[in-house]
Amino acid sequence: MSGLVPETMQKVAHAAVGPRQGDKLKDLAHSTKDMTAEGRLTTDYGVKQSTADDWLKVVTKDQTGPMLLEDPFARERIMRFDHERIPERVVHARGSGAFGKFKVFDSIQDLTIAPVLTDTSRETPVFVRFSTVLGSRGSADTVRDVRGFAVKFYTQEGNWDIVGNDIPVFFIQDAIKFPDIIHAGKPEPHNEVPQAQSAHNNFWDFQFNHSEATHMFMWTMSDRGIPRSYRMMQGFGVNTYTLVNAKGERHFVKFTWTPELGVHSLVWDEALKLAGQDPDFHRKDLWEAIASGAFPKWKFGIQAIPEADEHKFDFDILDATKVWPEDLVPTRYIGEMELNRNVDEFFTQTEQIAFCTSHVVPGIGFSDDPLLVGRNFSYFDTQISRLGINFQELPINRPVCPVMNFNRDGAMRHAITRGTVNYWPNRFEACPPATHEEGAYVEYAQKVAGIKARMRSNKFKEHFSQAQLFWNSMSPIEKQHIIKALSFELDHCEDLLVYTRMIQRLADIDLNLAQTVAVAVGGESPKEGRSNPGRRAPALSQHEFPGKPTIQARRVAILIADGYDQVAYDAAYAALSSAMATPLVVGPKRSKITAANGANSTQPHHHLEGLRSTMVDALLIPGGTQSIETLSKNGRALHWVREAFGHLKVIGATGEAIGFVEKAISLPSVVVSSDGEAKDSYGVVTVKELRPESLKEVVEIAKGATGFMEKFFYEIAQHRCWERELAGLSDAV
Ligand code: HDD
Repeated sequence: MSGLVPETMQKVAHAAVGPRQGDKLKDLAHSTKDMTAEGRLTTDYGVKQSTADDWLKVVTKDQTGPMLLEDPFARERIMRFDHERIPERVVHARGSGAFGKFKVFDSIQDLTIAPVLTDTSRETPVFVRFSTVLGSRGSADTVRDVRGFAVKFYTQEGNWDIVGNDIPVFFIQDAIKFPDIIHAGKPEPHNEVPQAQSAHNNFWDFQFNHSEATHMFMWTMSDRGIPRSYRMMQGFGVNTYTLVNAKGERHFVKFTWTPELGVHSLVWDEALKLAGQDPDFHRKDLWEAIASGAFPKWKFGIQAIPEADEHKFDFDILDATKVWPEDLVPTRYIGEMELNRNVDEFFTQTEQIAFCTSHVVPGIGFSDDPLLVGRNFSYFDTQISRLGINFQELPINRPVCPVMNFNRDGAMRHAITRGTVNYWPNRFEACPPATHEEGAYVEYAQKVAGIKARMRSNKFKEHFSQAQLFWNSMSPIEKQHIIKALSFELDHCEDLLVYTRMIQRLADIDLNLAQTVAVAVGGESPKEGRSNPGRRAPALSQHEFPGKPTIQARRVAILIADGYDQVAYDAAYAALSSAMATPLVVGPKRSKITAANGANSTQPHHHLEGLRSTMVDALLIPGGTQSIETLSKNGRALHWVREAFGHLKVIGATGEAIGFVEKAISLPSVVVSSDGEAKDSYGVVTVKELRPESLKEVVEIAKGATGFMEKFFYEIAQHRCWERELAGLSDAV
């Protein structure tokens, strides 16, 4: 009988033993080719071409004759080009992805039979795509928006996709509302303005008309809406899934990713500027970190609720506009994901990857979350219009385990399936369904009884308590940022009705918040607000996730001009490099810069106009009389320092550079506290001399171990100098 099972199917079946990350890469290698100097230019049908430069022409006496449409080479090139674009994703069009691996370290056998979550010896290959939601493919990375965090696990039991966001809740409760929220957020229909922005009438009109969105818009207005890096974001599955264990018991679950580097954000002014200065800021950041070996990692967590406890909460656990507060349902961290390989080609991998929430493996299931069920339909459908019915055969999408069935044909079918039958049951018993023991997916036998109706449960109708919980849980700095973000957004709404109503809506969260925004935006100030019982959940604040203190892959600009202090420069450069930070040397010009000793010189990576302070995490300015004189007279250099200070970045200065920094920020670099102790001022770290005397000291500095470098590194690892903002100094420069 087995002789009648197509040979190709058998081969795949035997090859599938314990996928590791390399197995997906090996699989991709079958479809990958290199452009080499040995290879020769051919048409798509394999005929070598003699030129890529000239269309076939009738050559007349003066050599300017007409072009011939008969030229098959030229026509192939143009026609291929004409069809290069596929429809961009209707949402999450702009994204960036990478390969990696997932490993579970704490088996959750008590909750599921899915080996990807129970087998601690397994390494599961993954591909992750991060994205913005509203902007089109060519928009900017740093806009205020939700970020997508979609993970495809290529497991031995089939592909499993967690299609999540960097925010744990959603704007709407029922999938039927999705077209409305997206239409309202995207550019307005009459003039297609604005691009990649929620700051416009329609978005906020929708928010007012859907009070269920209140919780989520508070998250997007918080610093979560402007992450510093994809590497520094949490990820959330958002929807309620289910896990089923070997005893057939079911739990409701939520999935979470927490970054090793901590959760960090840009500041708004910086994000706005970066959108123009470096629209690819996040894409490059991810690429550079992986290329340099600073592989980003996330801990994978789950929150689980036994089926019997479904109704024990004052919110509905199937409502995607609600979090499960940690004090009620703690997160259990059970696995780790690392991203360690950049793509070979953006289009075939990052663009063609197709996620479907409906893709789960045995042991993992859905719930009646009305957003999730609609999503399960939508993703499959959208992939068909983006990529065609055979989208799952594309190299990036195909599973690492065997795929065998009687689905056939359709545009762009790749697999050639041998055999005389294409239906089940068949007389050869070819390709029979699997039994439970063989690992078949078995639906949970959920009891269902009810009436058909378009309705939501009563608990779904409560929309403000978690918006209040979120607001109450923010640190004073986070609250300030939310006020500023709301003021910015509503300032961009020209329609008085829109911003007046929204200010009123804010009073449903906190009266003081509403009144403060009203002053900034010019709307009518509410007199009364909804009562706020003051409940807090600390884990909602991103400051609760500072991460591992490290400067790895942080960008540090070293500002120098002719006459710079070579000894201080060398020591700092070596220390930053050895700590795996990215030192970027910046001068008034990009040509060679000569040191004070006249003997040494440095070729800067950029000049002051090319790179901007927004693109780095910290500044370091070595002394040198002539260098500092030049920088002091350079308006752009002064702006660099002022802007970095305003954006709460750490600034290091040695020798003569101390005075330069003080001049730029109009503040002393050292403050004397009330107990008489001299301290570096608000994240400005200085030293009169950085002069390693011995080889040992050079090595110590290279390790970042000396006083000045240690302090400087420590401050960078803190991400921002928040004291500066608390002291009201960030807006002053
Ligand atoms: Fe969605 C893409 C995340 C609700 C319909 N969504 C998409 C992507 C992410 C999310 C990360 C990009 C995947 C990629 O990188 O290719 N979406 C979410 C989350 C939601 C959510 C966390 C709420 C819990 N989405 C949602 C609903 C619907 C959709 C309710 C429709 C009913 N989403 C889509 C889509 C997209 C998509 C239209 C566009 C491109 C794609 O699927 O592949 O089908």
